[in-house]
Formats: sequence, structure tokens, C-alpha cells
Amino acid sequence: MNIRKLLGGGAAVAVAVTMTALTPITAEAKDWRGWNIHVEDYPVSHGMEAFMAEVNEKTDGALAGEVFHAGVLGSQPDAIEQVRLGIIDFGVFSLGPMGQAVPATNVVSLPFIFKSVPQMYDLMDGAGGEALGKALEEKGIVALGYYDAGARSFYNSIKPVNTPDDVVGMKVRVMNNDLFVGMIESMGGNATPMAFAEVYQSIKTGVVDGAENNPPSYESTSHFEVAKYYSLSQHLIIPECLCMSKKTFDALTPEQQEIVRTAGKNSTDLQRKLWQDREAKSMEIVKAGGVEVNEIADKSAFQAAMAPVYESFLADNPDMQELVDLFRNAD
Ligand code: BDP
Repeated sequence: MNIRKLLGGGAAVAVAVTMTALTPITAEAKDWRGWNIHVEDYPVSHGMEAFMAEVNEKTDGALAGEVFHAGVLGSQPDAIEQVRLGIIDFGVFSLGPMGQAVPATNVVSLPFIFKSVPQMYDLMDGAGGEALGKALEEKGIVALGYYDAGARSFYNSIKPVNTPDDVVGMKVRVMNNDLFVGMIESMGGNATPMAFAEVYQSIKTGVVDGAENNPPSYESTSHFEVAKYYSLSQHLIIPECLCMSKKTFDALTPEQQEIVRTAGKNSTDLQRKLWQDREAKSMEIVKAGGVEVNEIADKSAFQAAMAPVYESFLADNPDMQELVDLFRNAD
């Protein structure tokens, strides 16, 4: 682990001086830090570890680093900024919170923008991912691949949600992005933006009634233990980005960049496979834990209730029309 990076600024100089005798500075300087919000046994975490291992192996150890799990390097919005600045070298970020830093990525936070997860893969591996990749790069982030985060659905501690009306008056935690506040308000609910790490306690103590997430996150955080109703609205399909700091990436040789890109692609393929298995396993775990799961076969009422989110997004961001159409009009 790179002690100088952890300590930052002034203290780093003192440490560097005492450490030069022990470690060559050049090798030390290439130690990357990877930010991850999830626990160690999670598809994202395994994907990131595989990425780092492949990079390390193919560069014969010239590029080394460590993945820090469970959000120990800080909150998601802070970590995004740190990757942009090159303080953290890489991370897997949901494009939900990414929208605050890179507005174009907000397009994939619009409810029901993708018709299905397979369609999301097609778009993100093609024109959609390319467009968002450019926008990310302009803000200092190199997108190495788009991970799967399934579809997000509502869960709460009070009752099953079958129609948008069931959300009226409900206190729902959302990720940090105004779009999600608008989404809950469009159904008459009360939205509370909150860090991922605080959700369990907040549901338990009744600060919020519930939240929304994909099955693996609902399960791995134990939210299912305090919110026993899981209603499969699947209103958001938000891909995640294996993101590298452009500062870190630009400092590599062309050969190393190639190795990093290939490892990013391979880790994406692995993560997507692991994701499918984990989703099924997570559903089994929550059901065995006493969760009442309800399907929502016809989602049109939710689509209609959430339509104002599009209107206000496009009214505020007319320049995004083309990008929205690219996603919305895809087959
Ligand atoms: C998970 C995402 C993670 C988010 C979290 C959340 O993988 O990046 O931080 O949801 O709801 O599905 O905050």
C-alpha cells in the first residue's frame, strides 16, 4: 500500500525521507489504490480484484495496487472526486451518483430508460457507452468497462408496493442525485438522499421506511432483515463503471495502457457472469430470511408516474435531448 498517498501533503515528505532507505521511490509510486463500496464477497469486488491481479501479472509486477473494499476510502461522491484528481487511482462507481460530477451520465439514471438488462449491455458496449465514456474522459475519468448492477426495486418495512400510490407518503432513501429525489416525489413519496452505509440503521430506527436497490445490494447489506417487503418494480437499471483516473492512465506507457484496457474488459466479462449467479442467490437468501417478494408484471403505472422526471430533466438540460433519444429510442 502506498503510505505517501494515504498521508498526503506535508506528512508524506517526512515519511518519504525515512522510507527511501527501505523502498525505491519509483516502485512505490506505482502502487494504486482502488475504491470499492461493497463487501469483499460481491461481484464488483471480485471483478476489481481480478482486474488488479491481471494488470500486476501482465506487467510483471511493475504495476501494483490494492482494492479497498467496504467504502473504507470514503463516500462514493468523495471517491469520484478523488479519482478525478488522481488521489485514488480506480474504482467501480454507480453511474447514479456519478451524475453529479459528469452530467451526461444522468441519462442512465432516468427511470425505465433501458428496456432490459440485455439491452443495457448492448447499449453500453456500443454507442451509449462510447458517448458516456467521452463525457467521463472530459472530467478526468477513463471508463474501462461497464459492470452490471441489475435492476433496482423498492423495499420497505411497512407494506408491499404494487402501484405508485403505495409510495404516497412513504419515506424512501435514495442515492445522492436530485433525479432520484424527483423520481420519488413524482409518486408522492418523501425522498431522503443518504449514504449507502447509513441505510441499514435508518430503516431499523424508522428514519426512513425503505429504499430501493438490486437484489445483491439488498441482501449483502442485510437491509432485507429490516425491510421485509421487496417489490419488483425494476424502475432503474443503472450500469456501473470500472473507472480509472485519467491522471493515472496517462502516466502509463502505451503498452501498459493496452494491458489495463484488456484487463478492464476481462474483469467486466467476469463481473457480469458473477452478477447473474449472485442475483439468483441473493433472491434465495432474502426469501429464506422471510422477505415477502411481489412481482409487478405490468409496470406501466410506474412508468406513467415517473414520466415527469424526463420532462423536468429535459427542460433543465435541453442539450441532453440527443443523448436521451439515443438510449430511449434504441431497440
Ligand atoms: C448499489 C451500488 C452502489 C451504490 C448503492 C446505493 O452498487 O454503488 O452506492 O447501490 O444504493 O447497488 O448507494
